[in-house]
Amino acid sequence: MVKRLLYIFVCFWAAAVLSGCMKFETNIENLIKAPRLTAEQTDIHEALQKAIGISDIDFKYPKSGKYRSAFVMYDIDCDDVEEALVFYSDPHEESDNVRISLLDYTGNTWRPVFDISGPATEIDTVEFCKFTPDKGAYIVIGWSVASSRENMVVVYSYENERLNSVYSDGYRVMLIEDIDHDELDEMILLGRTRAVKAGTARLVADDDGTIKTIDSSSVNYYFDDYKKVSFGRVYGDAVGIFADGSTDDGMLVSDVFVLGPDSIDSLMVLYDYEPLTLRSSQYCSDINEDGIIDIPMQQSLYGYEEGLAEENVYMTSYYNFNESGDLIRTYASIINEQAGYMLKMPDSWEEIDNITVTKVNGEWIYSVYIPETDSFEEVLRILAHNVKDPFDKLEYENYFEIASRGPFKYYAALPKEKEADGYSLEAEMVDEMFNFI
Ligand SMILES: [Ca+2]
Ligand SMILES: [Ca+2]
Ligand SMILES: [Ca+2]
Repeated sequence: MVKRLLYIFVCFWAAAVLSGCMKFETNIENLIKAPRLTAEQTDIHEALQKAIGISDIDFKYPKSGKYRSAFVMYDIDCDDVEEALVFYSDPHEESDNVRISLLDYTGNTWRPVFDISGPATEIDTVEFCKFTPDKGAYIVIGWSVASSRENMVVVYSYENERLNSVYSDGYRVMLIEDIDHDELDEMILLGRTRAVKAGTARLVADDDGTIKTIDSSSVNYYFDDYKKVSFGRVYGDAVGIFADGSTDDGMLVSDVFVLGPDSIDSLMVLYDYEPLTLRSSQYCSDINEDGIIDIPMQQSLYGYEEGLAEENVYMTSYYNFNESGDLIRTYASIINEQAGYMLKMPDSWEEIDNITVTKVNGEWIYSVYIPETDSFEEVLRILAHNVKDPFDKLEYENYFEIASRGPFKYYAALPKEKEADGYSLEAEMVDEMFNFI
């Protein structure tokens, strides 16, 4: 490692000397972070240097998103020639805040057009947005604010050779989508406010030439932080935002916001944010591959304690909202996290809330409760066997192998006498039900 660092250091030093730049950079981290400039970047750098009159600017790199360079090229004013944005800070200035310089390419040379200071010392992300039909792109910069859990987004317009801040707000998660397919972008911000524990979800778009918050909705108040946020179909043609968050005590919870051209509405609020979606694992995803994103929920199996406890076994179900805001179950499974598999409940089983699991010597025995006889009837057992451990072939005579992964072989067994009417399984069905997690 030391050798490699030294090599990078020497290369950089040599490059600095050869380019006539004699400033001796001693911060190894900066050396590694700073890639060598391309010829175009060098031209831009030189033009910028000349304009601001200093030679030792520090480049700033956006931390996330598509544009992670201190030099971002984009045709902002739609004249078919790319402008350059340079992010830097001036070591001679009191403020460490990042400055943005916009340079235009005219007559084969780079010309600094406008230079503006940002509100923070780091950039989270950079995006370009088409908010209005008659103007060029807006520059969207997410600023990382060191003293705050929230980032700050600032939208800049570029008009008459000036960058103007036209909108700003706090956010934790920012998404830019054309939600209504009119070829203009909308921005969705998810965040927290200091005033209330719950966050807000906001829809930001152009309203007659002004970029503004069109609508907002509160966020499920069980949220402490966001874990995964995605845009997708909610039902029919309706689209929305699926947000998975973590709670204070590390559980997962979800909220779903249905989006219209002028509206953002939490659907979980219809359930008064009941802890319906509180669970130990699983994110929103299109688990049954029908194009609509499914929301996971967990309920204790029959005979287990209610709520979340370590020894509990759950039915992990996935739900969709319909147009009236009702939740419809689209998929149900039992997850054995320790053994690393998920067992999908077959569609042929009419009632699945009467399925339960008994754990016997590391084996999971799946049974169905039959109310008429007030008894449990076994339907399937699954054994995850580590091949390093002894295996008594006689004891497991009627077991058949269904899968293997790493040192584990997975065996299933079906009861010889099938007592549970409507719940009997065949080996091929077990194969379809079994999935690794
Ligand atoms: Ca241009
Ligand atoms: Ca749109
Ligand atoms: Ca789905």
